[in-house]
Amino acid sequence: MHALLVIDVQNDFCPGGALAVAGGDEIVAGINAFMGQFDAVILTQDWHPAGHSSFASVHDGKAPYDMIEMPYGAQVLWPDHCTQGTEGAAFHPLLKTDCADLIIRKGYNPAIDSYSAFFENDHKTPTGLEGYLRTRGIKEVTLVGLALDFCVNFSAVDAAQLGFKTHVRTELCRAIDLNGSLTEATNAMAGAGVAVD
Ligand code: VGL
Ligand code: ZN
Repeated sequence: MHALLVIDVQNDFCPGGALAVAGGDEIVAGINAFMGQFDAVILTQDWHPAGHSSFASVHDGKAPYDMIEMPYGAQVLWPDHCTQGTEGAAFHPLLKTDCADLIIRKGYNPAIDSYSAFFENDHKTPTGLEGYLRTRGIKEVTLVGLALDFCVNFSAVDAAQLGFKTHVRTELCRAIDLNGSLTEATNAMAGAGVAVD
């Protein structure tokens, strides 16, 4: 059983959004067309409460893309994005959501960011996705979506480390590329045994 994980194809990560990834909307049609090849389609949705600790706006004297030290490690501060229930948090209007078996939300804990679809950024608190995949007999996952160097990367590395055969289709991803994050992500995925093509 092979699942497609569609990571965070949401308005705020597309042009015009609060944390726009260049070309983020260009991948939507290709992802829609790809869905039919899988036994299961799972969508993730970045889903932060207002005032989330990853938002620069809640840290005095900090600006978006500054770094801070959180109890769980280093954290990039982001513009306010994907606030629960807002238009920015909604999926891109052309993304085919009807055929999704599961929509998993992440980043809802106010004190911890969650790039990965499997664990929050403490690398300990599970989202439940691992159990869902295992109980459905899914052994292989392919990841696409936004952003390649953050949520796709962290999700793919966790999937591979959990023992799923893991692929990333980069032509159906777009990256933020912040201070070398894309090179770092590419190395991390290769190191974890993710097949990147
Ligand atoms: C993401 C930064 C903050 C992502 C989510 O989906 O890659 N990046 N929140
Ligand atoms: Zn986020």
